[in-house]
Amino acid sequence: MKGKQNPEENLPNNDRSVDENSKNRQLDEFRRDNSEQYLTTEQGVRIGNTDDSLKAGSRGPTLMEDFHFREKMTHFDHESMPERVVHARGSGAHGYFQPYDDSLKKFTKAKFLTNPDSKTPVFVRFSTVVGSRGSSDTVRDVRGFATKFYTEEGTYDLVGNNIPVFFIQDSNKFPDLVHAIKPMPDSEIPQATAAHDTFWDFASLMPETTHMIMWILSDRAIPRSFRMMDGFGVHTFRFVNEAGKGTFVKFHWKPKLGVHSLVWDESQKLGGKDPDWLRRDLWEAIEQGDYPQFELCVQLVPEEDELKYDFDLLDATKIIPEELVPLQPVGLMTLNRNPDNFFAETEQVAFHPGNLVPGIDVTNDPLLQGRLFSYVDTQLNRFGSANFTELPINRPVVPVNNNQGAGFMRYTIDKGKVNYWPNSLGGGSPKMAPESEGAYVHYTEKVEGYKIRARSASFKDHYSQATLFWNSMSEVEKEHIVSAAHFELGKVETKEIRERMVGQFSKVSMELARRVAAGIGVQVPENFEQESTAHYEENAASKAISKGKKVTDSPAVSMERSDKVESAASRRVAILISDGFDCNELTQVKQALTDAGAHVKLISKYLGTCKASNGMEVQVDMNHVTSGSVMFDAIYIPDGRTSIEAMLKEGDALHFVSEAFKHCKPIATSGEGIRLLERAFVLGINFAENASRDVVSHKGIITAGNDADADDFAEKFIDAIKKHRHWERLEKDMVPA
Ligand code: HDE
Repeated sequence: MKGKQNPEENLPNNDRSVDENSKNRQLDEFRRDNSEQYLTTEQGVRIGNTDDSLKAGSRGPTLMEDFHFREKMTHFDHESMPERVVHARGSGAHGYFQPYDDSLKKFTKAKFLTNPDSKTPVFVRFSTVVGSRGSSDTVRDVRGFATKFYTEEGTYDLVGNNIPVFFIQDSNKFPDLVHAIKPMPDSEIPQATAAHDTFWDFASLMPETTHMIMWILSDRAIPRSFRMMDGFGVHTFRFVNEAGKGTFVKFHWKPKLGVHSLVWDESQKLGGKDPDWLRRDLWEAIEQGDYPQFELCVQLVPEEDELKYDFDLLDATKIIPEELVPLQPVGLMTLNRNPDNFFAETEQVAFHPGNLVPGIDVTNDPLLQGRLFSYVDTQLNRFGSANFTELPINRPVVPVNNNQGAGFMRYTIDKGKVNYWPNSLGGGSPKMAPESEGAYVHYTEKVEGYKIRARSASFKDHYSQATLFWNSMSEVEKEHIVSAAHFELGKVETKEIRERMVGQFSKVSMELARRVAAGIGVQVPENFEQESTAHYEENAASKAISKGKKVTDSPAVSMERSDKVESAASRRVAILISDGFDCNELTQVKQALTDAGAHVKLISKYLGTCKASNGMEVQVDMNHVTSGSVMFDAIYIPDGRTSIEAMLKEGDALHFVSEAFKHCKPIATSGEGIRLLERAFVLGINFAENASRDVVSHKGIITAGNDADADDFAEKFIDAIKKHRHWERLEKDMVPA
């Protein structure tokens, strides 16, 4: 849209300064507050009765002339737009980004990345990929992590995922991939999952999917929280500096809370107990002031090193191992404001990897190239008009001036008779900006070649990095990958597909193949070979790459081996009580947990109040039927004879404890509470010994005898919470929960 005219001076508004609140101020122009107002029609006519339609007699037919009824119903009838064809379900948040220093100036002229005094407003949308808008949050899937930076040089979108690689190398395969993974076209079954024949049929015939399959079977695909997952730009992009020199760059987001996941059993149960689990977690965290923070990091590769690795930088099925190119921290993003309106902001936001600002450019990655077409195309379908860029959430915070106009839902009123270039009648405006005034200049890359529908042979190796991933996992992570494969392939009815997938796994690791095969009723095929459907062309790049630098172990890809963030901040702790609990102990432990940044909920059989042994009454936050251990990171059962006696007879309370034990979560109790653990199949603990001792911390189970020091008890419990899961509980598999 044209810049606002300043009527006094009649000069265009070319102010491009941006601060942390620029977007919020802009959105404020569009916000509406209905409080204390009369109801009106869209025309502003006040309405006195919205309960009855206008009728010919109180028992007669409704009249067509009832403009209020017609408008109300028509609006309602049209209150939907096509959901995104992928990433339909998402959750958004506002915030800002600030670089640490100007160290990237050597590589990029992008001001929002290099001016440490700048705070650039952002809007982030996290999403699942496969499910429709109403599907569950906790399904096994990639998570989208899309960030809109409203910069002083225009809007930049970093449209990434929480897994650093993708299923396919060429965007021409994307419709096939999505068709295969979405519900089947005849029955529209199943919802929001890859666990069905068509997806695994496709994957088993497409060796290039293997690396991503390894990530998707890992716990990365079931994050504990949007606040606790990585983000990746996936493709290799290009930085361009003031001198026009390019540097390859990979973008990473690192969560300040560390990377943490659910376990599969938990994520399935959460799908029923609280399908909005991730959305609620994000919303509540921001409301509570636990602002999610992510550090932006980059991996930089000089252009001269383009062919120095044993993979192609343009191949989106490959990572650059951090052991080869370390991450360089750039700045911090803080998400500190929930949207006012889901539809207007989170649903209508439109990201596009082609929204670039000076200093950042694309590369020839054939997956990225196809994305550059797809996003605006799909948005035209979603919004029905090219004017979606004018929607409040999508408009840049700097002035927009061009000769585009008209089309459905045009909002801006361009003045004057000139909407073409060149012109003399409009004084030659809007005029062309020189580079010194911030004009975007595409990187001057030399490109030559024959038109050919083929893939470079440097993309041919589909297994090495899948093997690297498997070899870099801890034993627990390997176990989870194998059982995820048992679930996913266990749902595949066609035996040949299960066999073919095991064949693919045999190219990654024979151990992996054997362990998967054992659970899905097939044998590991001998000398398995799967031809790729791609047509490979030998070239100089493929020859160079075969001699490139190699890595055989990458702890950075393992969540368990790399994540050092230990924090109890914003963790959810369930406190199980019944009448007769020990109030002093509860108060002291609760205070310690709150001081450590955790959030507690009191849970009992019924809502209402619970009476402590000293007569004090406390409000119950959740009852048994609405809660469940899967909604918490840790549980605590305060001492109290009658409280524990009651819970020993409550199956729900016992199940709560058994399930938390099975999911390797920290559990703390004292005195009589130890009997509850015993009854709840908490195995591998010598309870008789524990009951008589002060504080014992064993495999994340904290128990305390009667004379224990509550501070010591709370401290050990908080330490156990900081470790998140206690995988050393090998007895968990014997627990019937
Ligand atoms: Fe997307 N993707 N994608 N994608 N993608 C869309 O655009 C597409 C890919 C990603 O919260 C769509 O506006 C193609 C990789 C996110 O609104 C669509 C290819 C990565 C989001 C589309 C890919 C992503 C989308 C659907 C292969 C990580 C949600 C709705 C060439 C780097 C953004 C829309 C939001 C959304 C196309 C692959 C991330 C259809 C053709 C790789 C986070 O245009």
